[in-house]
Amino acid sequence: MKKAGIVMGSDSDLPIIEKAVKVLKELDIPYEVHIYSAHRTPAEARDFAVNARRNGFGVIIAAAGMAAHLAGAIAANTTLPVIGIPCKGPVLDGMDALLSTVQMPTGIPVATVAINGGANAALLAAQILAVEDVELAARLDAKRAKDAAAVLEKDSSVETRLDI
Ligand code: RP5
Repeated sequence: MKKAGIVMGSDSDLPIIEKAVKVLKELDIPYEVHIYSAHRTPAEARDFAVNARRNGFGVIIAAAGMAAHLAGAIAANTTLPVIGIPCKGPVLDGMDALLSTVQMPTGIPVATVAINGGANAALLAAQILAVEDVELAARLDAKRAKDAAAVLEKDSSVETRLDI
């Protein structure tokens, strides 16, 4: 199976990446995690993107906050699908990262998930890899069913919890 690549701009983004890693592990998807910054280590970020396809990756998740150019910089250097996670920073509530990640120019797309959306980024990566992998598609179906059952369990207990 192709690997998912995860790149984050700083180790301060780790709490968001942990949510993505949890989903990838649950779905038994091979992955690598790196800290490369579009601004602080641009050469390493570029090298990772340029070599990603021949290094066995099928999709890349890129997480960054503030002036979040990482996903776009990765996307500029590969035609693998790139999923951007805008990370909430200390000011502006993540709107800075959201707009920096989502507002890509025509020709270089980044599929942007919600602010701090680590789990959905991993699920979208899994769905992309599952296009060519029926076993992974079956694991995704099973996870959907399990997650739905957890919601229905909450439905059946909500009135008890409210004591009505
Ligand atoms: C971005 O700047 C990183 O992705 C991080 O979200 C933000 C702050 O980085 P640190 O100053 O915490 O290293 O490049």
